[in-house]
Amino acid sequence: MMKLRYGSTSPFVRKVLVTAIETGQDGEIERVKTNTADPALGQTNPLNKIPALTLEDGSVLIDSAVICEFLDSRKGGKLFPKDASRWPTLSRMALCDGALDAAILRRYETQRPETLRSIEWDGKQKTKVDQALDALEKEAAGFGDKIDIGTLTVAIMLDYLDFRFAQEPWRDAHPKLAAWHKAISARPSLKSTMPFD
Ligand SMILES: N[C@@H](CCC(=O)N[C@@H](CS)C(=O)NCC(=O)O)C(=O)O
Repeated sequence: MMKLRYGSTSPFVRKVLVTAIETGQDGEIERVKTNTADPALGQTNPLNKIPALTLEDGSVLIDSAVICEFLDSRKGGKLFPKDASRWPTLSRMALCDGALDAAILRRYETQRPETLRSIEWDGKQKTKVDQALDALEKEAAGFGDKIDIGTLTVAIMLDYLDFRFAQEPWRDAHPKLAAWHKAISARPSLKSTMPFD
């Protein structure tokens, strides 16, 4: 059985779970609840981050993009296209991964003592998320019912914003994205993996 270093709040872990469900491998992965503050995580992932996937031979894969492509490749490559759509798909995933990095850094900043927090730095990260949302709004009409690692990561990123930044609503300024998000949210892989504290 493969072992996934897991946390129920992590959007990057969720990418892996959604990929596992979409490709029919959820039953082959044991979820190991992991606190990223535990220094022992460094023995599995020197970056002390989740997700990390330990394979049956004991080797470890890190980073959600790598783990998702690994899982997808075991089942013939459903979510990572091999044709020309590969590059825009990967770029869309990278955009959302980057927006998530920025959103997570903002979240970590709120957990530091108030005197150490930087409003300027927070604003810089927020700009990245806002710009990503604006770029996705322009693309959303073309998403249709396309299911690949790009569109799934868009949904996961939007759910993370709802989860951690509900006080900063994004739907009104991004109506096409909001309508698309509502439709894709019915997908079982997304419904069954919603983040929770
Ligand atoms: N690029 C990584 C990012 C993973 C990541 O940032 N995970 C967060 C949890 S959502 C984490 O482990 N943070 C702990 C830390 O940064 O020390 C991926 O795609 O897997």
